[in-house]
Amino acid sequence: MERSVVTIERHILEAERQFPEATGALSNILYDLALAAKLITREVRRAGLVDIIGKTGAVNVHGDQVKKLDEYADEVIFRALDHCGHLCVMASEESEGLLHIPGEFRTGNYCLLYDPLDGSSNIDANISVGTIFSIHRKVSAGPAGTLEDCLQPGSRQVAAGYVLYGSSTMLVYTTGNGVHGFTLDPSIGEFILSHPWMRIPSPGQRIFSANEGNFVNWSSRQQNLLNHLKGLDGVSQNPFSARYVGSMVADVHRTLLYGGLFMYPGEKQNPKGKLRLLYEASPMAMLIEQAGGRATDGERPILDVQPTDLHEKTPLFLGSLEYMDLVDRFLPPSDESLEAVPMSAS
Ligand code: P6P
Repeated sequence: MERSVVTIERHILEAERQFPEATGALSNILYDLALAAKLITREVRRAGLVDIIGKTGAVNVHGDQVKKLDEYADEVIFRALDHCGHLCVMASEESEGLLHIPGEFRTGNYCLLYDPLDGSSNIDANISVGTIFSIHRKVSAGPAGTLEDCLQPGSRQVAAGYVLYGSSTMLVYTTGNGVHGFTLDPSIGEFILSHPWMRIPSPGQRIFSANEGNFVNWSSRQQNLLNHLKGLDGVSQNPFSARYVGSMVADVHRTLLYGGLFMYPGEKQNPKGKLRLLYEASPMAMLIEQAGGRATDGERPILDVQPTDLHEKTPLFLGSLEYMDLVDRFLPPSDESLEAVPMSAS
């Protein structure tokens, strides 16, 4: 029997009905994010072609200026939500400062932070890329949103999600009541519920996902953790497999579906690592924890970190509970030693 067809709009509406006091504002924000995801999908799917066509002149077949895809995605998300009347402010990975709601539009009681096209440097190689979003309630006084509304710990997110532009386009989101995945059916332009109540397998597949090219810059404890996962320390009898796309949404999505560990540790010259807290680590942490996993910065839960800057970075470790226990074992909070100890000749 075909499972009943549930669109994302239907799913959001039914979730909203469980909260009698709900105004529908958060639902509308999620609808508009789904619309933006469809528009970005269209351009991502054409990227290679547009690029070729774009090279024959300054404009593409639609007469639009050929834009970089991440600038396009950034603009699409802002324009899809700037007039919804439910946001007081936005912030994007692509913009240094806050994105204020244009004066002609009403403001609302939510704040949206997003990475419009994470991993976009992979587009030319036709590797999956993604959009990541995080939604907070407004906490500042007055109608206009402020930095205070953005600099909230991940534990205060009201919703989080990502769009994966892969072999198919998937939108995965949580509003704190489980994680639900939707696959875009391009023939009808609808996101259809394909992965209800997603749970990270426990213990899940023995997969670690990290850029080992940074090994020499990791702390000795981080290096010891990797050697353990690879069975090089003589302790583990069953080494992990390595999988690393280099596109966060793809790597986290695989970890959510199969289990394992995704890591972007701090390094000697970058103790905070590379990933951004507000619109990469925090939303992914909410999703993974809602799916039964854990996410830390190597010392404490990502969701507990109090941000101090819009674009601050954080080390990130997330995955299946059992494997996160390994991270805790190898990286106790007092991990001051960022002096890398080169691996002994193996
Ligand atoms: P590295 C992509 O550039 C990105 O921001 C994330 O999507 C990804 O997880 C990470 O950087 C990859 O970084 O240093 O391994 O290339």
